[in-house]
Amino acid sequence: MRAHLAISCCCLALAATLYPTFDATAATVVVTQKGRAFVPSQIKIMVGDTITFRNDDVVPHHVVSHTPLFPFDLDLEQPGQERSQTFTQAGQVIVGCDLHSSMEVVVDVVKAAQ
Ligand SMILES: [Cu+2]
Repeated sequence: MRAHLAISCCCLALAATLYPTFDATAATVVVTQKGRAFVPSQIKIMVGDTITFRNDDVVPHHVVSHTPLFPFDLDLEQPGQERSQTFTQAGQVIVGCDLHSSMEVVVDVVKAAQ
């Protein structure tokens, strides 16, 4: 019985290690910028969640939202840097890069289940 319990705990710890917080419902998710594109290019998060925009590219980027519902400007981001934005408004926010007009990530911000 005790051995069984220990094995169960071990499995849970292993699962937590193998599957880190890559769930779109997690409090903080990472969107990278690579090859002059956001990866992923579409993401669904909950109100109050934060997206960390990480520049994994070889050129600077300037993450910005011109969506009237939720505008923001994260300033110039050099390769290797990251900036975070918490989304406090439900709805769809189009996030782009002021330096590269083809870059876009669609963020669907949903309210938490009641
Ligand atoms: Cu850019």
